[in-house]
Amino acid sequence: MLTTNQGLLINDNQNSLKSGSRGSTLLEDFILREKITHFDHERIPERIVHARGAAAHGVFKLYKPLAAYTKAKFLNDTSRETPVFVRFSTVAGSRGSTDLARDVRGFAVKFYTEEGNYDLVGNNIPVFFIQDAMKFPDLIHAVKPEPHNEIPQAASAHDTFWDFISLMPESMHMIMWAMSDRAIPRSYRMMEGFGVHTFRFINDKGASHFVKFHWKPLLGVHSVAWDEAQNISGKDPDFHRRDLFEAIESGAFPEWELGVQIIPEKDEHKFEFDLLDPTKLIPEELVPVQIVGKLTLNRNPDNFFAETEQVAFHPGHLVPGIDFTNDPLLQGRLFSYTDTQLSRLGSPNFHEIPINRSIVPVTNNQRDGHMRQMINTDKTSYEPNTISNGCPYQAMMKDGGFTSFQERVDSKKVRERSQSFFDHFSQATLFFNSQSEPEKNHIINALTFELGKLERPVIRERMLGLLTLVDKGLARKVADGLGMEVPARPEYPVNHSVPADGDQKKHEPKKIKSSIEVSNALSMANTKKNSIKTRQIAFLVADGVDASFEEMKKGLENEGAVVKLIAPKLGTIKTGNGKGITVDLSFLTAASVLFDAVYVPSGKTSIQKLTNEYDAIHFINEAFKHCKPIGASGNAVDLLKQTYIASKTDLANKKLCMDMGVCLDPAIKDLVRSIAKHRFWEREELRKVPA
Ligand code: HDE
Repeated sequence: MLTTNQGLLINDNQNSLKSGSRGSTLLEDFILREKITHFDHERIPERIVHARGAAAHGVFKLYKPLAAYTKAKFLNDTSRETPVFVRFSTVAGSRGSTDLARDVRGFAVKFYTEEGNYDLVGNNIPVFFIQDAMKFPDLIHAVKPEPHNEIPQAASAHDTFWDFISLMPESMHMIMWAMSDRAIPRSYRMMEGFGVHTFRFINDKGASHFVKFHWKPLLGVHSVAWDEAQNISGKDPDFHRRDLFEAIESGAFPEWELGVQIIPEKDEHKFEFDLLDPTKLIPEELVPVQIVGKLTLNRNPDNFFAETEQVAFHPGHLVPGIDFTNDPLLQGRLFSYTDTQLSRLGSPNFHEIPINRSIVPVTNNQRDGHMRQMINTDKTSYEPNTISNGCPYQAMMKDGGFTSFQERVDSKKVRERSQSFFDHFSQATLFFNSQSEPEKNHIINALTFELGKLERPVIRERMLGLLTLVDKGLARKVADGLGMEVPARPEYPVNHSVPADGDQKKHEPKKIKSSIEVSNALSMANTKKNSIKTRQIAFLVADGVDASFEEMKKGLENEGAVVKLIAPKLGTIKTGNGKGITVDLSFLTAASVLFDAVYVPSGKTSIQKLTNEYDAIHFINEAFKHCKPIGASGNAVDLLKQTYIASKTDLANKKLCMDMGVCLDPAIKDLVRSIAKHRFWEREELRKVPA
């Protein structure tokens, strides 16, 4: 039965209390007022960044104890499963924006450990745009919609963003990542995660090692094409959210392995970049990633608002054995996250919201405040005390508890950046050089697209200057796409970080010669391509389809793929031997961009019908354009003859077709192998395909 928030049974939920049936509503109607007041406050301010997200519960299991490096208990006990809550997000868009924006993705993990909550609040890109927290509001103001007209939503392709970037050479490494396909993931389940900053591990002897955190997805790292991303944004803006939710509901639990790069304290200055600089990564060739545990997401939230929206992450939620470094970006974050929760969740008691509660008891002398949940029964709220027998008291050394690493500090108070932070280009070049040819082309296309959207040509010119310092060929190709020339002598943008000593020369951006020219781990071309688990496969069918299609369907489903039957209309179709089959989607509601591969089974009348269906031809053309595997059996090749594929390859030559991901009369294993490759980027010629 309905009750008020005080538990009072309600016996009329249809009418407000009035002075007569045609009279004014009475202020006395506390039931109406309670209901409306609650409704008025149902929305809370959205996150200023990372507003759009999706999350899930899961567990973390350690493979091997890390006692030599850290005393954190959840990183020492392999018998324990640590509960986690993980939220993925885009950064720039507001809560209702599309999942497929070109953007960095947040990858925030809350570990509910037996020593309190530990939050690893990372991204899917291992570096960041800026080096100092002082610049964060500027960066975000630049990328957010422009202030006069609030356009564009969830997009970096506008003047204010590139104006800022063109004046911030330190952003060039991150820009290479953000313009790569990493910024348009196929799925949250198929992206890496990174802690970004260098942190410290502290062992039980108090010794410190530097550490970088990595999450490696077991399904490999995969992306979509930019043209596809833009289409998905219209057809299904909830694409990533839906994908995560459905995978977990179906029992296909997303998994990542936790990796650590560990650097002894004595090696702090061994590298040609500064470990404290968040615009740099440590190439895996220099320090290998050790795989130490596994994260599995196995349960969807019951309530989006209560869990995904109200979860409050904070890089300062630490456990003993993990500590910060002086990375100036991280240091600023340590202030920002509590502050933002105060206005977003409205109270210093946000830790009492169920999703934020630690699994161990919280005992301290903080009291009261807005929305306090805990009813403290003790007679004292101070320490030291005798009235409550001294409780709660400080943990002794033997009890554990948090102690900060005793880093030696002996310096002047200054506002400046270390000289070791001023190489802004060599890792941008390393990233670009490490990409496969198709990946390089995607970066060039993305830059041409983004800069092409600008209204002020001078910003384009400045950007071309900076790109020249990354790679001349890259700059030339982007300039060509924009109908411009590469500047003859690129100038470094104005350097705003004038040091206290006024010696600007000393702090000019520079490019050093990197000892590593290519790092394989940076290219998605080298990722895992051995499974079709959870891949979405479209079967195009119509009345008269050969019943044998069910074998192919079963074969793919046995490998973990999800098959959907798409026909000219919803309802049922009849197979060649008269069996009724229920259709999943019609061409009206389905779209090729929502699938990983397409297969057309044979069938005398079904192929005739599909050949007359323009949407079927468009579906295949689009899948071809986005380099997806395509399969066709028997006379289904007649349908392919009506598509752009026929002008690109000899459909009589099965071997040639198979090499380019067009599988004719495929055995189940052929189609599986082709789908596992994810995309055939080599055949890409985006703007030529009529789809
Ligand atoms: Fe954040 N960031 N950030 N950030 N960040 C927030 O906190 C901030 C940075 C990241 O799913 C906010 O609760 C500053 C780097 C994620 O709830 C806010 C600086 C990285 C999430 C904030 C940074 C991140 C946030 C907004 C520069 C990758 C979403 C709402 C000094 C390592 C967490 C909130 C979630 C959210 C501030 C830079 C990751 C305003 C000041 C670098 C994944 O506090």
